[in-house]
Amino acid sequence: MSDNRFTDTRDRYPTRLTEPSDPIPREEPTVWGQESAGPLFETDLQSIEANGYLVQRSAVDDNWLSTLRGELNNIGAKADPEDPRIIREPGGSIRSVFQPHLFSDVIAEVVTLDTVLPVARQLLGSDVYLHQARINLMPGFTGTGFYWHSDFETWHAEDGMPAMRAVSCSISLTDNFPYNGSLMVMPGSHKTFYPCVGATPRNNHTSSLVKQEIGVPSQATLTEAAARYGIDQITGPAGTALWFDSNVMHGSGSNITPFPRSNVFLVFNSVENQLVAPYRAETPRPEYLAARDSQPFNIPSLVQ
Ligand code: 6CS
Ligand code: FE
Repeated sequence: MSDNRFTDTRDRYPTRLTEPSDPIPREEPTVWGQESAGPLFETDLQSIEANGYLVQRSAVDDNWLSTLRGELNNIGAKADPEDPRIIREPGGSIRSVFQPHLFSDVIAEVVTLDTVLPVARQLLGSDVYLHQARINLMPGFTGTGFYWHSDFETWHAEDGMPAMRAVSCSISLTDNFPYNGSLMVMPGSHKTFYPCVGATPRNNHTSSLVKQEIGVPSQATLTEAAARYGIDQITGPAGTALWFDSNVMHGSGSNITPFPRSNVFLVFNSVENQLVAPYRAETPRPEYLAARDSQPFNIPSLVQ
């Protein structure tokens, strides 16, 4: 991985602009490792390279699922109302909990499962660390969605992530139906960077985590992208892992069904893609949203 185009920290993906700007073709690969380097097969690697996402059933088993659901309830019950890592819906219910692995050793252990860490390393072709971890909770009836966005757009602009060499693993703790706010993805959109209009306000994260308004493409851009790529809806039973590229366009609707939707969401970044100063924000976001220490906690297999 000595190709220095990809360790270059220049701003190759300008965003948060004053005027609309053309889409930028992606330079980096999506898959950095080989079949021989990990658990995924060549067909899986080709699928995530082409679509920007990959669904793996039974990434965690039923025992794990019930333990994890218990941990979720504990975190909710013990939540300190002043803790900035706990993001609430306007109505008061918990929407996200950041750094759940620091609230719960069981959640920390999920990172090290054979269905998780080796996959992240294989996809990114290097050692990895946790850039961000969160639990997302979408309760029945009141859970609200996430508007269309590319995660990389935010991580580049607000966190100083230089290259598209990060991948998210979302492990569902509940069944995902087409109708309970399951994720929508534009397959193939990860190969294009869509610059967004609008400067980053100071402390944007205090509102963006409830409702993202900056760093989202215009309706015209989304109309074009949806016509080009189509939209896949990701469904599957609890325990399914969804791997998705940092730059794939995705979002979710609200959940007005009685069926809650929750997931553990782990973002792995390559150790060769360490954060620099934010490209389009005055100050970096807090550590709980974007780890600047690439060895943020002591899981030996993560820090070798
Ligand atoms: O802020 C973040 O890191 C993540 N959350 C949102 C709502 N958008 C960008 C990114 O996915
Ligand atoms: Fe996202």
